Amino acid sequence: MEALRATDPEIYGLVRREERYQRDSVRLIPSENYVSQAVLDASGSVLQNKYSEGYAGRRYYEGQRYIDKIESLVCARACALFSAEHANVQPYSGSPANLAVYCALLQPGETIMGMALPHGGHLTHGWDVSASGRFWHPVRYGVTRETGRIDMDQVREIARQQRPRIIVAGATAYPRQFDFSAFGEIAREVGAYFLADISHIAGLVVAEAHPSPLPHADVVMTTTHKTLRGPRGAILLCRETLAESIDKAVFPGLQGGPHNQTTAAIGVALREAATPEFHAYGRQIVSNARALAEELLARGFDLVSGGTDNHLILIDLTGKGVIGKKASKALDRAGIVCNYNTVPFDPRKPFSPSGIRLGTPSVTSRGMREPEMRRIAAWIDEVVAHVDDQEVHKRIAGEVREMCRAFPAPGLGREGDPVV
Ligand code: DSN
Repeated sequence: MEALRATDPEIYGLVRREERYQRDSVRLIPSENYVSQAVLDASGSVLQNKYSEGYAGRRYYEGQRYIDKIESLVCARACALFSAEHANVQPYSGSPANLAVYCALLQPGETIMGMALPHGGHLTHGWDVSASGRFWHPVRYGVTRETGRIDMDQVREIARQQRPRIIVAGATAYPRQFDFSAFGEIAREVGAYFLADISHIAGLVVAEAHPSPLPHADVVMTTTHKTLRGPRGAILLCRETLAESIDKAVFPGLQGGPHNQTTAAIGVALREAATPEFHAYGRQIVSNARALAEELLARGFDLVSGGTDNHLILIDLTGKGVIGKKASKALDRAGIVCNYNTVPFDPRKPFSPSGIRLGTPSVTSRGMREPEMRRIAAWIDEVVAHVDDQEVHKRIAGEVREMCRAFPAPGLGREGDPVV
């Protein structure tokens, strides 16, 4: 980053500090990861310089000879990896991608049935403050109080009563597997489209550590930067019969020119995801999450649904007498980065909820395994038990830094790199 350093030392210094922060902490945000140097290279390439409105072979700009090849290649890789008929790799990220699906398949005011946000669903699955809940009519399913899991009989009952135009299966804070086959059956029974939002679990689907929504879903949306370990973007996969509507909704419906540097970087990530190493990576994410969950349970933590089947753990801290926000801030001071999170049936408000959310994609990318998960659980336990003791947090931050040294991650520079 010599040119950046010379031109803009201020931004350079902040990027370097962030790099050091990412290197020296245990990052447990389940939606984050460390991309490879190859993905970083493609993201920072001269593809940044191009405008390419349209699709391969049908552009509104000349000069697309290489861009068309790149986009076609990336679409082919996406179709091959997920066994899909059609792929659109242009959405800027998950929220516009979901919006494109609604624009393509629904009339304004029709009904979207999605998982309730406080139960682990996403804003764009029909929550009131999002466009999906403002311009369409939202109805919701959730988890049961007793199990913390989705009850498919309840989903069927709500779908039969409400007759949604689309049913969305997907979540940001659900530690269990989705029964995509049952969702597909229910959607067909009530005459609804079925959208599977696999943003969180796409890497697990590729690694066969979570069942695939194909061929049950009409449309599959995934962001590309979570367990899939690519740049920040999204992919829409669908049957050939819906391809034209989906493509038109993305461009010109919602977006202008695609971000070609991101498209190329998605292609790199898809190539990486097709390797045996990635397959092993996806399965290790789940093994690590299980090991972390088991150690937390042994230490008396209350996990929503009692554990995990995927990459994610949701802890209700009520029994520990600590609120989520306070715990997540103390953990950050101790070098463990997670986020405070609502738990199902939370009596507290979303800005200061009862829980925290953890995930293992990033630590698994660094090569950490079960023994490290047990150390991380012990640190979490100690921080939560001494949530106001900054000396404890400082000592643990040092121990975390020491452990992280043994697990380098791509793109993070070296110790001693100049910061300004
Ligand atoms: N913000 C993402 C997450 O953290 O789960 C979802 O879009």
